[in-house]
Amino acid sequence: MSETAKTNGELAHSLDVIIVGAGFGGLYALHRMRGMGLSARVLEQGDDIGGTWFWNRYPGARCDVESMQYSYSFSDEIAQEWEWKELYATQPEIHAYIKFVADKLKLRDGIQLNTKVTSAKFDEKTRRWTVTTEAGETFDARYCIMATGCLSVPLAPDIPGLKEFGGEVFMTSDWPKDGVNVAGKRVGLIGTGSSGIQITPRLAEKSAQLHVFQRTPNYSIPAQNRPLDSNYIDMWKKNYPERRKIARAARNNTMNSPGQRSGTEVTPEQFKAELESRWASGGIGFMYAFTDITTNRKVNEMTSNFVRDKIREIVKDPKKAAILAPSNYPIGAKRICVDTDYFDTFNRENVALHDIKADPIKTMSKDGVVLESGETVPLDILVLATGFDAMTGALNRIDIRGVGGKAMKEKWVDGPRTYFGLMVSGFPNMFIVAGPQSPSVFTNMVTSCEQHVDWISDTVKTLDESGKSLIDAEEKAEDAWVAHVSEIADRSLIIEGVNSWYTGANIPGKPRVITPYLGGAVLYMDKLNQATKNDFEGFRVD
Ligand code: N01
Repeated sequence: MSETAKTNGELAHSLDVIIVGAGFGGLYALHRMRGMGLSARVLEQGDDIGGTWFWNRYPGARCDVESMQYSYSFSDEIAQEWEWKELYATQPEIHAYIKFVADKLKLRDGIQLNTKVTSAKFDEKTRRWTVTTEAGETFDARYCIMATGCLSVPLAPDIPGLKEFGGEVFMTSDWPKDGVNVAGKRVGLIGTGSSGIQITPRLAEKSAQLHVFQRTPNYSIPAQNRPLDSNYIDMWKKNYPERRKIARAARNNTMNSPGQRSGTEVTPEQFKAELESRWASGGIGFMYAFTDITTNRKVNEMTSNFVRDKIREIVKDPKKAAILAPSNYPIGAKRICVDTDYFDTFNRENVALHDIKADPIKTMSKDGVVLESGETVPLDILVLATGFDAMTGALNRIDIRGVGGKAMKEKWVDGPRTYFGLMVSGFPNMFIVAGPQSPSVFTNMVTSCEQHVDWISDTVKTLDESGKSLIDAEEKAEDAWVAHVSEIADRSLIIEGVNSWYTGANIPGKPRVITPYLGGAVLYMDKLNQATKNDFEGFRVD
């Protein structure tokens, strides 16, 4: 059946594949399904494609994976044609790239925007999924691909009196398309994760006064961003296949020269020199200086101290520096941030830092933020960079019913249970792209999305060719995978001593379990490929 098959002059609602989400994963899934001659449709809640890179359009938003790497690898033509401008691409540039790819592959007519999926139900007799939208439209398909994103449900904090505030409130994760004029305004910012750290310098340079309300300090490494010169671009373009191959052989699917030695194998001088060199070249590669920064307590502590010293060097006011330097959790336990001028921004006269761990926000009033101490911080604008209901948030907001009408949300009441983060036992023919318990957010997300979509496409093809119409994860295999994910996490320091979205601990009441797979992309793909080769070991195919 072809995608353009029509019923009563409208696009067909009965398809081979329904894909939810038009980000990197969903768009590539549409391309692959169409390439296999299947009818497929993408349903997207936003009014444009791009997923994460459509919504998070706040000033300063940038990727922290290098632009030459944070791009699709499946088409050399696209790789050669597109020209990245900076070492780390801005949100508008990445969004433009995604739109360029969609146009180039003629995907637009397969994507339905402004369409929020509210439920997905599996019919055991027909072996089909029925997907319903908020507007009451229904679609049915043999397969359902959830490309709903890892960080796609924004978290609005429960701040008392927020409705009383007389100024304007904006979220970084849904920034107005026309921008926000902060010139001459008193701006407050709550949230100092990656989003908050990126927007801080941009708010500071334009506003009259910026008040940063920090609950937990973060480790951040300078991006050392720069415009790309043509030699660098050429060097990548001429060697893309080899470079992509090297990246795929790394645990995070990214080329960032991982160190081969333990931090304990070098002298203190060599240790410091290596970190200095990584700090100077910038970015996430800093965390790969040694093999054991996130597993060896001593190495982690030395690395944490190095970053704390850097913060104290940059921030001139020792009181501010003490508040900004994380003191009580290991580096890496919260997602490492990559910034441009974040710490230096606190040297500006128009930037105030409020330690809301020491003096918490009591309420918002008409005029601004009221602290427990009684101090009122008057504001015209409040910016919330308060994070996401990560990894499971988007799926748990859809009423997904599998075999016997069982709800996925009920199954996941104590945390996600998946097989390879790709399938959930009892929910046949539903695939998740970069789902919980897959390496996803610990890797180059574009590559991880491609790897999942390739596996899903190849699997559907194999089933079709062998006259099978059902695939499900076996419960026993799923249990073993969940146990493996948790066993690997237990060896790491990264779930220690701090609330982070890695474990759901950023949300009161959410089960506290590690959600991404920490074993790395290479081990993960080896295990997945092995299971597939072993006649879909751990899957039931019928
Ligand atoms: O969200 P976060 P994010 N009162 O959860 C604070 C990716 N990303 O949007 O730490 C006061 O990290 C919260 O405080 P605390 C990247 O993977 C990538 O910044 O809970 N504060 C924290 O400071 C990243 O990790 C890029 O004490 C409250 C902040 O809000 C992920 O997205 C750019 C609060 C939330 O930080 C999420 O980043 C942007 C409250 N009630 C994002 N509630 C790049 O590629 C929350 N906070 C570079």
